[in-house]
Amino acid sequence: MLEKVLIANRGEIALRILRACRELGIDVVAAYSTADREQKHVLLAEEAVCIGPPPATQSYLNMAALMSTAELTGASAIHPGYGFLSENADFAESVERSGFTFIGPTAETIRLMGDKTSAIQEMQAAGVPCVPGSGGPLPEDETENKRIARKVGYPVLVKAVAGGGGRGMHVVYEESSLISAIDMARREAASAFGNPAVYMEKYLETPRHIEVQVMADSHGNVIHLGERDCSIQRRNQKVIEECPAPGITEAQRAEIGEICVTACKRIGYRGAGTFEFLYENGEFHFIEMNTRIQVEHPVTEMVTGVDLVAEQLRVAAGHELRWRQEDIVMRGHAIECRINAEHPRTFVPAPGKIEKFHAPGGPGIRLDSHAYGGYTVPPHYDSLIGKLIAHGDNRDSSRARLRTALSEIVVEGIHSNITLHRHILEQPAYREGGVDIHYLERLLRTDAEG
Ligand code: MV4
Repeated sequence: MLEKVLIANRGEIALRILRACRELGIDVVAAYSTADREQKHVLLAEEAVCIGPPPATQSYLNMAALMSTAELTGASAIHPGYGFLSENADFAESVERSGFTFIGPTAETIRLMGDKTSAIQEMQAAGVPCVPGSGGPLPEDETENKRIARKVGYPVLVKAVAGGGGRGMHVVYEESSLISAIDMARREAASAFGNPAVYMEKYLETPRHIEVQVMADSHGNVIHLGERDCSIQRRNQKVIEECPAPGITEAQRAEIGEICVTACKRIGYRGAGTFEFLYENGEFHFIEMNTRIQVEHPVTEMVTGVDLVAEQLRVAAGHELRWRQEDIVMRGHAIECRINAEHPRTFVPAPGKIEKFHAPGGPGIRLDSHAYGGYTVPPHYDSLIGKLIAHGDNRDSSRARLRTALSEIVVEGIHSNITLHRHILEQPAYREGGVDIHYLERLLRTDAEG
């Protein structure tokens, strides 16, 4: 097993990684910024090294500082968590070149999936159902682009090849606005990602966002762990996630899961990964693959009983997966609320000192949080202060447990979105399940009007 792991992250995921390491008898080095001296994982780590000032560019994104901290402390592996450097192929490459283990797939895989058109081409070739589209970067030629759009069929969506996460996308409803939309998307892509390349897809108007969790070792073993529904989102930020996705049958799960497993085998995937799909009219359409552990991984853990972070550590150490596909049994249902330090109506981040913090509890309740009474949420990073997860025998009981937990939890001193979560869970459409990706924004609009 790995002896010492450097955690190149902060917040709840750093604490989650520390806990998995503890269980496996691995020492951890917390690499932290000066804004994060009082983080729980920093206080609990065997070693902690300050890597720079609060701005992420000078700390959690500072590759040289992270590498020399690994060197100095004798860590053999680096866990990047999510965000920051977790999907940076150059970082993964320099980690491996310096003789450390990057806890994730190879740099080559990260690079392949980071280029959204090469990812789609690879997945299409592997038999993964994709959204109809240009199948590659758009050419400069205007006539040719109009021809492609006509063939795909309006409305179309212009996306950045180096994008992901929804930034710089443009919906085009008719030919008269196509060329200016492509120009705009190119300029935005160039400034946001340093790459002006864009591609085109059929715009699906009311899909659900359903993603499939996979896990692979370095011996060619790959399993899927079912799907999550992440449709409850606002401005590309997920708010509530659940496992399994309402209405997806066992047969559909097995079919899409096996397709993802086959694709992973084909590309020599290693570690935890997620296939993102848009689901509309009973069909899955691949859009992107994430090559990291995701924020919402706990709902899958609760339902499958698999510790995904521990499994990441094991496969990074070269071990075979502890689970075969037939061992994976989905039991019950889990729902996760992302608790953010933000104003409940304006969604403006609300950093500051948490004066009072009380965790809920009881059967099926899990709280993944680095927060505590007296902790100050710094203004420099994302506003996630914790994830509240409820597991139950079925969707209704997991929702009932989550409601109870949301009525117990106390966060005082800062604004949070807890009231929003309580509100969403009461909605008839939410109770029904299976809402589309625009549901939350529609609800907020009607709330504001009413
Ligand atoms: C789409 C789409 C509709 N049609 N692609 C946004 C995030 C990025 N990962 C992909 N996204 C979308 N791609 C086609 N062809 C709608 C979205 C989208 C979305 C997707 C998942 C979750 C939330 C979303 C919110 C707005 C738009």
